[in-house]
Amino acid sequence: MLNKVVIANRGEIALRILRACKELNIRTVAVHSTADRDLLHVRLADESVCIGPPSPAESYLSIPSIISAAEITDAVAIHPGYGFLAENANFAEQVEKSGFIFIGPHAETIRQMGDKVAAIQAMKRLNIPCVPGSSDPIDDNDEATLRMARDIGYPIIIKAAGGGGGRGMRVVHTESHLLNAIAMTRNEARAAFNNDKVYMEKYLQTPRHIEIQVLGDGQGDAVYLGERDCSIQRRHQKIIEEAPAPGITAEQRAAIGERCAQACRDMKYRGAGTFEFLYENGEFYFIEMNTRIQVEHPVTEMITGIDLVKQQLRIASGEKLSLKQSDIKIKGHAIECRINAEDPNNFTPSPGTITYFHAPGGPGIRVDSHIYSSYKVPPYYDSLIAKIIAYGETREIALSRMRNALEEMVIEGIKTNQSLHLDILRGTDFQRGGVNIHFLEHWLNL
Ligand code: MV4
Repeated sequence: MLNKVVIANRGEIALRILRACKELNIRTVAVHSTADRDLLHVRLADESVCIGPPSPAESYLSIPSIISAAEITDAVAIHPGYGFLAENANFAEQVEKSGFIFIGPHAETIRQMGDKVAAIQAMKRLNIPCVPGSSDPIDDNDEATLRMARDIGYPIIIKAAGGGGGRGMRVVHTESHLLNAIAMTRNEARAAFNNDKVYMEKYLQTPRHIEIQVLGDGQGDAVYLGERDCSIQRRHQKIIEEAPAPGITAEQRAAIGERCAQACRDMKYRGAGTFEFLYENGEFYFIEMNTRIQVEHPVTEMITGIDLVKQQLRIASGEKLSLKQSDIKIKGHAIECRINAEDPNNFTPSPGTITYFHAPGGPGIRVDSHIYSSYKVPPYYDSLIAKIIAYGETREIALSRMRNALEEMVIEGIKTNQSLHLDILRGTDFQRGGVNIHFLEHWLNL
């Protein structure tokens, strides 16, 4: 097993990684900015290194600072968590060139999945169903571009190859707007991603966002761990996730899951990964692959009983997958509510001191959070302060436990979106299950 791991992240995920390391008897190094000296995982880690000022660019995004921290503490591996450098291929490459293990896929895999055109081309070859669209980047042959759009049929969506997660996209409803929309998306993409490659897809109007969790050992073995429904989102920020996805049958799950696992076997995928799909009219359409552990991984852990972060650490140490597909059984239902330090009415961040925190509990309740009474939420980073995860034998039981947990929880001193969650959970549309990606934004406009 790995001897010592640098946790190159902060907040709840840093604490989650620390706990997994401790279970596996791996020594831990916390790296933190000057604004994060009071983080729980910094106190609990075997060692800690201050890597810079509050600004992420000078701390959690500073590749030399993080590699230096690994060098001076004699660590063997670096876990990037999510966000920050987790999907930065140059970081993964420099980590490995410096003689450390990057806990994640090879740099080349990250680079490929970061280029959305390259990712889609790879997935098509690997038998993953994709959205009807241009298999190649859009070129300067306007006649051919117009013809392609007409063949796909309007509405069309133009996406930047360097984008992803909702950045650099534009919907086009009629042919007269197509070429201008491409030019605009191209210009924005050049400025934002230093990459003006754009592509087009059929725009799906009312899809759900369903993603498949996989684990690969980098040696040609891989499994899938079912799906998560992440359709409850606002401006591409997920708010509630659940597993399994309401209404998806065991046959559908096995069919799409096995295709994802086989794709991972074929590409010798290493680590945890997520295939993101749009789901509409009973069909799955691949859009992107995430090469990191995701915020919402706990709902998969709850319904499979598998600790995904421990699996990441085992895979990084060179072990073969201990899991066979037949070992993975989906049992019960789990739902996660992301608690953000923000005003529930206008979604503006609400940093400051948490004067009092009371965590919910009871059967089936899990709280992934780094906060405590007197903790000061800094203004420099993501506003996620806690994830409440409710598990139950059925979706109804999980939802009931989640409502009770949200009613029990007390967070004083800052504003949070706790009340928004209760409003969503008490609504009949959400209770019925299977709402599409536009549900929350429509419901908020009522
Ligand atoms: C789409 C789409 C409809 N049709 N692609 C947004 C995030 C990025 N991962 C892809 N996104 C979308 N791609 C086609 N062909 C609608 C979205 C989309 C979306 C997707 C998932 C979750 C939330 C979303 C919110 C708005 C738009």
